[in-house]
Amino acid sequence: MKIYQTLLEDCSAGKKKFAVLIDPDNYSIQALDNVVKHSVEAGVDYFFLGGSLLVTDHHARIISFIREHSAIPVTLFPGNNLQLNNQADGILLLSLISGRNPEMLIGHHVISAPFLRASNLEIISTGYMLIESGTATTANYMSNTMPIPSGKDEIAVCTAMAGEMLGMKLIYMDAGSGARNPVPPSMIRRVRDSIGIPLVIGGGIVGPDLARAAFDAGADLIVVGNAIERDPGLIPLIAKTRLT
Ligand code: 1GP
Repeated sequence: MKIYQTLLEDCSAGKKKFAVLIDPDNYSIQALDNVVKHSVEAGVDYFFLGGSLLVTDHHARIISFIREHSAIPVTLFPGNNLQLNNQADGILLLSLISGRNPEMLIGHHVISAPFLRASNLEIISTGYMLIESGTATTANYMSNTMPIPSGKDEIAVCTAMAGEMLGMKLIYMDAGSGARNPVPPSMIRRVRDSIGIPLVIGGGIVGPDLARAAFDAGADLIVVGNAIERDPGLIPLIAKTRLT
C-alpha cells in the first residue's frame, strides 16, 4: 500500500505529484540514464513504465536500470499483459472505463490475476479514461474503443463517478501519448469536483504551462512522456509547477 497511501496522504495535503512515463521502445540505456539523473535531481515522484504497443524486449532491463540508479518508485502502466514484471514496485491495474471493450474492462485482468496475486507488486485499481485529443492515438486504435469526446464534460464526470463507485482507487484521464490536445482544463475541473479519489492527467502535456494548467484545474498527478523523450531538460521545469 506504500505508493497509494503516500499518494492519498499527499493529495489530502494538497501536494501535487509528477510522474515521468518511460515507453521502453523509445529509450536506449544512455537516454534513460540522462532522464533518471534529471528525475532524481528534480525529485520526480514516480516512473510509470509501459506503452500501448511494445516492439522491443528490454522492458526488464529498463526496470533494473531504474532500480539500480534511483529510489523513485517504478509503477507499471501496461498496455497489455505482456508488460507485467515482478521487479517493479507497483502496477496501475487499468480498467478502460471510457470504452466498451470487455477485454480492456475485465478480460485481460482475469488472465493476469494469478500472476498478480503471486507477485509482490502493489496493485492500484485504476479507472482509465481515454479522452479525444484531436488525432487518432495508438491507445485508441489498440484498445479498439472510442474516446470520450473532448467537449462532453458530463460523460467524463459520470464515467469517473461510476469508476469511483465501483471501488477504483484512482481515475486516470489520458488524451493518449503524443496527443495533439491535452485533456481540457474544464473537463479536469468538472471531474475533480465530482470524485473524492486522486485524479491523474496525462497525454499531450508538452511543457510547464500545460502542466500548471492541469494542476490548476485539479489534477493531483500529471504524467509526461513524449515531451521528456524529446527534451529531458523539461523535467526540472515541469517538476517546479507542482509548487506554484
Ligand atoms: C500517455 O499519459 C501518457 O499515456 C503521457 O502522454 O507521452 O503525450 O506525454 P505523453
